[in-house]
Amino acid sequence: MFLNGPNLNLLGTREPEVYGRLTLSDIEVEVRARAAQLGAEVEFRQSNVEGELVTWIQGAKGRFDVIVLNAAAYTHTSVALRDAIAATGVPTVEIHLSNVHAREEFRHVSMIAPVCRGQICGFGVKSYILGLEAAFYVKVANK
Ligand code: CA2
Repeated sequence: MFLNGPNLNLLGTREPEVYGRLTLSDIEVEVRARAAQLGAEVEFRQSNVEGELVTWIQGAKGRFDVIVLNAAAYTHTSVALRDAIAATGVPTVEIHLSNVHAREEFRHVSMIAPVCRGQICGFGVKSYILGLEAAFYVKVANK
């Protein structure tokens, strides 16, 4: 299950120098194309509401093998998302379009990183594809 946090619905409309020109729907199309090659089923969701993301993470147990999460700004602030990831126990891959470590200092901190399997950032839409491949690796190789 791919989860996308706040403002990612604005992709492709502003800040193309940071986030690229693709919309979130364009990214979803690319993810689905790669998922078809891998034979993986994908659910793709976005919310601007922290609690909704928490509810989706809680609901992942028994329904999804892996969560691929671009928590956007909540990455840097949300104890609630971190607790939900830890509580659900579903392996979670943290992804970002931009290289958060090369940006403002407040983006260097991820509240969720310690409870995620790993982090992929800085590759634009390819971060999503690499996130999918990491999820596939976690599931198929049982790693
Ligand atoms: O690089 C990423 O994927 C981020 O998760 C994107 C978040 C940012 O807060 C994180 O630090 C890194 C921001 C998503 C908002 O996207 C926008 C898209 C178009 C215009 C404005 C914001």
